[in-house]
Amino acid sequence: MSSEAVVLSEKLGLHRELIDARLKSYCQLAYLGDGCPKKLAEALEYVLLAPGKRLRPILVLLAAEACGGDPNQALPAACAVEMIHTYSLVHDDLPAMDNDDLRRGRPTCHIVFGEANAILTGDALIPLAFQLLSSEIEDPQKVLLCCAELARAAGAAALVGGQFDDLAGEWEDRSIATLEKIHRRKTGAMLNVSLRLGGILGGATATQLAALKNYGDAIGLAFQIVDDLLDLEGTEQSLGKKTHKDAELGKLTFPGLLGIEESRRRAANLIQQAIDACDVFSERGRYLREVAQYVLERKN
Ligand code: GRG
Repeated sequence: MSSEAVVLSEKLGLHRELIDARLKSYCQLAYLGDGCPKKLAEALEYVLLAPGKRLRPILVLLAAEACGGDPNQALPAACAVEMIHTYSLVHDDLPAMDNDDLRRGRPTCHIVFGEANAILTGDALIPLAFQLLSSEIEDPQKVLLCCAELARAAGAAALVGGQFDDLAGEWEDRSIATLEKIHRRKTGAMLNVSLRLGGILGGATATQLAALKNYGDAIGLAFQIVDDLLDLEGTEQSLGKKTHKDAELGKLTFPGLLGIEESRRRAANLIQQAIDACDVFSERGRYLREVAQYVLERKN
């Protein structure tokens, strides 16, 4: 089959298989080391191989390809971002945070393994992500860049800071600017760093990295708007997690501030911006364009 004939769902399916096989290998005691308790390895496999969308690792591989690189070279980085994302979900589900018992269609980690073990499972994923980057990427310059970029995206001024402000619920004001500031950190930073690591490992030029940033900024906000809409309109069965959480917790949301129709319009405009940002990649940006469309139309 020619590469043109591979439709997006097949392409995503192939990338997903690559990612899942590699994630599985990183959960084995042989990789984790003799000192890792068997139960901890089990919990790591339970959370990492749960049926998530794998959007972030797929973006790593697609960004590397769009820049002319080999996706196989970017696989460790793809797994590293999925590990950080998964730790954030495990901790977000804890009783002290969102207190959820369903995630990716399964009982959450603390329900199955207990609260202390779930905290430790999330904890273990963070150094494991950096272990992968530092030991599985050959070029030391790229290792350094990838570690620094991922640490920043997962850190106090990005993922953790965004979650911190979101949980505190003490908004500067109830404006779109305030809401965007939270989500640029809580949701956008991890999507952006996925594209950036893919770009770095794919040998991106400065122009390509700038295009990936524009694409990431746009899909990051659109992803969150759609997430808010799905929380409002989706079902627990299709989403694999509880719905109507935002209203229950009194969260500031896009449909809450803008209404449903304006939120949809805004998401569609952002996706068009993301698609336009792919112009510099010509045909090699095809799958990034299709993923942008998927972010708008997704049902889970
Ligand atoms: C604990 C530091 C820390 C952060 C938690 C992940 C997160 C931040 C909060 C989860 C709540 C939420 C709805 C966040 C915004 C969007 C988001 C990150 C959704 C989950 O990502 P998906 O939909 O999940 O890509 P899958 O399971 O498909 O990987």
